[in-house]
Amino acid sequence: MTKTVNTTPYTDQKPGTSGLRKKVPVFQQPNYAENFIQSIFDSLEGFAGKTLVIGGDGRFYNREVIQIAIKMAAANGFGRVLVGRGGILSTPAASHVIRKYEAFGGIVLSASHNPGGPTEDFGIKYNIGNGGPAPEKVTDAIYAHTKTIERYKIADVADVNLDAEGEQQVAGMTVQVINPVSDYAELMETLFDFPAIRAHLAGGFRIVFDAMSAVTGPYAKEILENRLGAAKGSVLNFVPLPDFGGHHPDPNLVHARALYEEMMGENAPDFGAASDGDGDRNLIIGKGIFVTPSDSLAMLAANATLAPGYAKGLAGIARSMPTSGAADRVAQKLGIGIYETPTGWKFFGNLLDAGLATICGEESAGTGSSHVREKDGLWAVLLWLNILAVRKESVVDIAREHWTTYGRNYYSRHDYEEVDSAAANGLMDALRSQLATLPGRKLGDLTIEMADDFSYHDPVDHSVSNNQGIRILFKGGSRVVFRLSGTGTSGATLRVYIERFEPDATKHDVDTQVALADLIEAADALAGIKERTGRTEPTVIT
Ligand code: G16
Repeated sequence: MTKTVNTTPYTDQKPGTSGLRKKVPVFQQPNYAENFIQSIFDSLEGFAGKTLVIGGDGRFYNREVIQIAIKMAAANGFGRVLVGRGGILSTPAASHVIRKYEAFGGIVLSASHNPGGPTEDFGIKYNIGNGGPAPEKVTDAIYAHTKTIERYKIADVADVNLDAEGEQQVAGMTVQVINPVSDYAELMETLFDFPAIRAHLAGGFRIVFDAMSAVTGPYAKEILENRLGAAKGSVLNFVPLPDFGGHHPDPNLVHARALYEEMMGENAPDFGAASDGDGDRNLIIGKGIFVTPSDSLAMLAANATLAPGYAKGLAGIARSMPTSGAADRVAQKLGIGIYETPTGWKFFGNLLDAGLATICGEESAGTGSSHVREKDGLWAVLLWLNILAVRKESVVDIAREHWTTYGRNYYSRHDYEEVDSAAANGLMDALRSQLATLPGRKLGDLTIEMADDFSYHDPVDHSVSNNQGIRILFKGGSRVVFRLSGTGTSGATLRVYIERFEPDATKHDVDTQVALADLIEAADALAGIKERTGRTEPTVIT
């Protein structure tokens, strides 16, 4: 029933920021997915007879790879697989299921916010027993195995029925098809004051949630409409589609433009939100105000004790380095730790496991907490709703009051997508070579105080991660950061992160791009973006 198949390595299976992401036709090459999955198993020890969780965001090719993963898990000696019905599990739900059922680990099939379809993106990610993305030492080991693989093991059996909940046997292994939503929805009920949110919604507070034809549809329908009583129709685009309806399931101001326009319109609902392909990102828009992910992290942390799950207070806050310093001011006021990690949710795992941080967040629309080991889109929406239900103020009022108390970190990210890889690497190399001479240099009214390539020293396992982004700090606390994305699938994506701190409340009403104009100009002067990339404008501004 089990067979061993000879294979040869592919040279391009190095996991990026979040697993292996490639175009579907790349994954459809003979043995491509099998090689990577076998390399995951070959890098692990001690899983014989244990449980593996498998799920995905429902994108094109999800079902095929789920079948392959189940059959390979059986052949490699796992005792049990928990798989979401229809092959569906949002990334945060998969993390929760791993933790709740004490699984050995999980395979999550997703390319997150990247588009889906026969010629679009697919991805495979391995999560460890704490429910979080595999740390670098595991992804490095997986990559090493992909370079030398000679065979993989797979059960030679018929496909599993993914559409009926319950148990089946596959080559001596038990496969349990589970409801993808119920465990997650129960967890949310333990963290948030559902009766208060329900009462607030019943009192006329109007919300809209755009599931972007991706995985959060069934979760949002169940939680927001069925359990919390939001008006029917509050959840839009709730049927997960293999190609996300032809859109990018990326909850930002470009790809969720219709939601943004609605929220800025005259008869806007009170609260608008969206989540991405696999349900771990969030977009938060109040009536008339977009809340940047960095601000959202700070505001959620400042108000978290209003939710029952966080009533005892936070142990600490963690943010990725390019995320604005807004959360740092909250941590300072609360007298708790603040941790600055490289981009990638995997870097939060140790801090959460060690109890050093309770809430984590990233500028890339990710926020989450110690309840799972992934960022969690609906969790952020529910924490906002809990805070709004208790404070009974508008999002605008909460944001303004926050800025008055803590100061405002004007913040924007400029992305240059599908740039020629050599040009992008050349730009970063040129910046790197200037680092030592930059301090003291003046650009208009700005003076560079410090410049480095960020290195992270993990305080828990003492591992060191170098070259995590170039930081240029100016006198007065403004900052520009340059990084190449680790999640794109074609060419390179240059990310430029721009930030200015403004303590004066009379200056909190400026348009963000205007408030950052001199820094944007300085970024181009330093890196030669236009000249090196040939682009006059960013592809996406968030
Ligand atoms: C992934 C990671 C995040 C990271 C984001 C952007 O998110 O989990 O930690 O911030 O990619 O990374 P990059 O700037 O390298 O493209 P997701 O939602 O894509 O899984």
